[in-house]
Amino acid sequence: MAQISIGSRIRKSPFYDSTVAAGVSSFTIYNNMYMPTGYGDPDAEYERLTQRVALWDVAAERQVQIEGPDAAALAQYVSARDLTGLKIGRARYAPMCDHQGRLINDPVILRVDEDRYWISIADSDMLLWVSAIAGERGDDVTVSEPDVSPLALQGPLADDMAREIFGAELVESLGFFHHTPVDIDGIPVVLCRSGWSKQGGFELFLTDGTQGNRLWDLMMAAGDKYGIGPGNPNQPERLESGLLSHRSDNDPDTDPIEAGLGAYTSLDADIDFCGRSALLERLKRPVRRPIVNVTLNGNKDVAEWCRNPWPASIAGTQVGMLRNATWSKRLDRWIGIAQVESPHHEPGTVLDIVTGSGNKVQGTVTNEPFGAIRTK
Ligand code: THG
Repeated sequence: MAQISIGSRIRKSPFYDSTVAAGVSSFTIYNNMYMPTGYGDPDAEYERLTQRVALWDVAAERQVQIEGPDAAALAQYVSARDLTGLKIGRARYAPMCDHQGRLINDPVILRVDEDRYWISIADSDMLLWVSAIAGERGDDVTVSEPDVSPLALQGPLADDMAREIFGAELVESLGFFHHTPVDIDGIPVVLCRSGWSKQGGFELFLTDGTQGNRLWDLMMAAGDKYGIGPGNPNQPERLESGLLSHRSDNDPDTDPIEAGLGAYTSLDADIDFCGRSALLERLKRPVRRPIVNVTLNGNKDVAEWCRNPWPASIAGTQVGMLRNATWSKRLDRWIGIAQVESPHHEPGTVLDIVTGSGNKVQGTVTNEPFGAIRTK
């Protein structure tokens, strides 16, 4: 099997050495940085995340910082979600669109100060995008990538562990998507109740990259009695939980409504944002190519992973692509996510799918969520 080369061109996370010491077995490349995708035992990693607590190096979720008198105006213009009323110490999940209304990123946006925002991005070049938009608009802002690296603590025991480290009072007062600066043994961190799983937990935005391995070690030591171990954004859990993996679940010509982010797209609000008029035009016609959940008819032995999107057809005509698949331990079945042309997104539609290894399987569209429940 081919391997990804480790070299100088791709950036290392501040937690990189720790992940190597912890036995990382695979990386992906995300925002021009190596990001761990496994530690060699997927079943144990899933169990740790859903039963106990896991520590994830997600430093590759880089921050695009907007700072200056026009920060709020620019943050709103690049976000398809209404940011009105976003207070310091709060965050919102917000799709970003291009001028054609296509989804180009789905970050978490944190307001860290009066005139300072962090756009915590998924994998696409938003530093270039936001800088260019700011320049064209003539905004009085500085757009930069600060020394900020998220480390996620996810799992049902994350809350107990955080109480012990940060104090019960602070942790109890920290609502979902609330954040506050804290200090752990002299290491500066912004603690946020967030993360790319529905198992509950936190993200620690480290603001001094020289302290990455020390922070990792401190968390591992504090979590020992909770059964902590290394983890990473977890494909089975996130498919069960219905969290979008932008660019993996959708092709480049997908709008946020098709991507299932309608609830976070503020077309009715009295705000302007990039892509708004294009989206309003698009929505005059029926939805074109929505993303849907699919159950696949195969057992664990045949439940292969999507290295590439798999064609999905009805009566010999291709109607879409099955883009991700996983064996769900929780549901004891093979599940996936597909992007299909309407009206083939209707629940109950049966798709003929050819897998990467040439296996012919059937997938049934379902509008049932696959159902992992947030515990906190
Ligand atoms: N944390 C941080 N940055 C990120 C991610 C993250 N950047 C990239 C990527 N993840 C962006 N994608 C998502 C997708 C979903 C959520 C967060 C980031 C998420 N969704 C919740 C849900 O769907 O239930 C809550 C949405 C809400 O209610 O506002 O959390 O994970 N730092």
